[in-house]
Amino acid sequence: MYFHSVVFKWHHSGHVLIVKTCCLTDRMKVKMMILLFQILSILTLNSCSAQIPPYPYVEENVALRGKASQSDLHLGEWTAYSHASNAIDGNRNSNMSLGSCTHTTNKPNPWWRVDLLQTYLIASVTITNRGDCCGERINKARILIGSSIHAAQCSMIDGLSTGETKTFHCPQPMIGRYVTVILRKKEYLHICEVEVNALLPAPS
Ligand SMILES: [Ca+2]
Repeated sequence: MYFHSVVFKWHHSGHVLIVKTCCLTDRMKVKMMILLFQILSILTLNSCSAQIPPYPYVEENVALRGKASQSDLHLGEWTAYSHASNAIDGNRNSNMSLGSCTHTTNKPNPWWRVDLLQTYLIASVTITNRGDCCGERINKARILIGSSIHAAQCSMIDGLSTGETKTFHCPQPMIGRYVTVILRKKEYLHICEVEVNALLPAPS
């Protein structure tokens, strides 16, 4: 299906965006809408006001599309169970021995990160804590979001019980490609699932 000579004209905070579409497919139109919204979101961020998508949107866990890394890998018998990708495997199982959690060594400032491979508008991050032991270790970890690894804080993990799944909302939606969980102390960091809840245009 094709759209001919459709004109998008958006006014926002003194800015006017005019885009003419000619011979665009549905897929191209959706990509253009996302790009336009990212531009508008950046303008909104610069003006420090709240962001509300100007189109119908849905929340989707985009972490499943990303690539995960972490500060290091737990050594010894747990190495095979500790890989960073275990936090974005779509499985909230919180038993470390079942292979769906991550685990670093006990060093200062351990971190876990997902590269979403493109920028998204992120409303919240859902964390599943390890359930078979040691759930207190993750408390006070910071959730950072940014377009580079130098990111701003979305939220702090606080009061997350052993094995609990909890959603941490950013004060306002944030644009970012990288989501990092970092502990500012010497500790093990283990996470069983990270879900990055992005606002995407609703299917038409
Ligand atoms: Ca998992």
